[in-house]
Amino acid sequence: MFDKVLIANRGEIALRVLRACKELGIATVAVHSTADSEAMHVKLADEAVCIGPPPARDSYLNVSQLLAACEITGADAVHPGYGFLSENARFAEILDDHGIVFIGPKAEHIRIMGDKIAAKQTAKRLGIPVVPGSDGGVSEDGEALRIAREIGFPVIIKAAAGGGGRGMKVALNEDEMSVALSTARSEAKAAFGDDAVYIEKYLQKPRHIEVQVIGDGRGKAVHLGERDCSLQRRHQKVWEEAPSPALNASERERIGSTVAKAMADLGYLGVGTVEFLYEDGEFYFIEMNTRIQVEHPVTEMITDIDLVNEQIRIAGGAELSFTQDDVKLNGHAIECRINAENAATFRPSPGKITQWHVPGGLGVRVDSHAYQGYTIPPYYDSLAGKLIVHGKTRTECLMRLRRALDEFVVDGIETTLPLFRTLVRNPDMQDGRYDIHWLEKQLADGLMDD
Ligand code: MV4
Repeated sequence: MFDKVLIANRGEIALRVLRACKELGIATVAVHSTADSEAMHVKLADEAVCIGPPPARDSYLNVSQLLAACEITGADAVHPGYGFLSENARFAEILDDHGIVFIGPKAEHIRIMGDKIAAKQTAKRLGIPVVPGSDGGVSEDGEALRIAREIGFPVIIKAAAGGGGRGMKVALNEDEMSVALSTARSEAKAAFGDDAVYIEKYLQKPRHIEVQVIGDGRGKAVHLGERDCSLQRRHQKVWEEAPSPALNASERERIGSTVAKAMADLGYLGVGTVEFLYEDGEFYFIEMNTRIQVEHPVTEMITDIDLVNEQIRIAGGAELSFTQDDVKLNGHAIECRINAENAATFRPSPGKITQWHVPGGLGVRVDSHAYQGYTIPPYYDSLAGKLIVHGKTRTECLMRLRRALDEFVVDGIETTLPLFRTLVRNPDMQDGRYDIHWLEKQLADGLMDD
């Protein structure tokens, strides 16, 4: 196992990784920008190295600074967390060239999944159901039109280099095709320096369901059930839960075993998430994330498996500590992302936290780097913490969540807590009746007005 892990991230995930390292008896190195000198992970790590000024490109994304920090401290592995360099295949290779382990998948798998066309072709080859559409990129309007007619309108045009919702255009009919294609191409070129696009049938009211997997890189892989991340605004997840209220046990088993077998065949190493759109009882692959995700705790709560611990041990060459048969899905978990934002407008609200009182009690978990007196800097994402609640049933989980939300006190900054207090009392939410458009529609209809 590793002696010393450098945590190439900040905020709650840096703390989450630090906790896993401590429990494994591994020494920790925090790196931080000058804006994060007072951060919790910096205080708790065995060593800390300042790697640059506030802008991420000069600090958390600065590969030479990170290599220097590894060199100075003698770290033998790097945990990238999520965001920043976590899905950068080149970074994984550079670390490898320096004899430092990247705690994540093989670089080749990061690279494949980063190219959305290659990812989809790989998924299809591995027997994962995909959205009907072009087999690869489409370079000519005539070809695009032929495919669109074949699969039927509406269609969606996506950037190969995109993902997470960037660079997509919907065409409702033939007349909209040529404008949709050219805007998608020019936006993709401007945003990613690559104008390759592909076409899919546009699903109108899907849910976003993602399957958690973990592989040993040697042909063993296990799934840990799914998370329902349909509740989102502008491609930012707001509320995640496991299991999905929309699936029955046989659908869960079908998609889980399909994904586990595919990842075993791929020789996938470490944790990963295969994302699907789910509509009318069918799953359609859209993307794969090759990192630990923000919402991983809901899976941990229902499986009692420490995903970051497994991730670190597997990167160190260990076996999976469990088999598929050992995985028992237990009860229900919901995560609320507590952002430093206005709950109605989502305008960021960085600043000093003057009161921070977190809820407790059975089945309540708060993953946060915040504390009373901490100042949320304006340079990074606005995640101040995550409230994760577990219960034997979804109903119990909702009751506990309502109670925990009412206990949570944050002063000095605005947070999304008021949004969750509204959501947890909403009949559609209580019934699990929501798709990827539900929240935006409710907000437009005045959910958070006055
Ligand atoms: C789609 C889709 C409908 N049909 N693909 C957005 C993020 C990117 N990961 C894929 N996305 C979508 N792909 C087809 N064929 C609708 C979306 C989509 C979406 C997906 C997941 C979660 C939130 C979303 C919000 C808007 C659109």
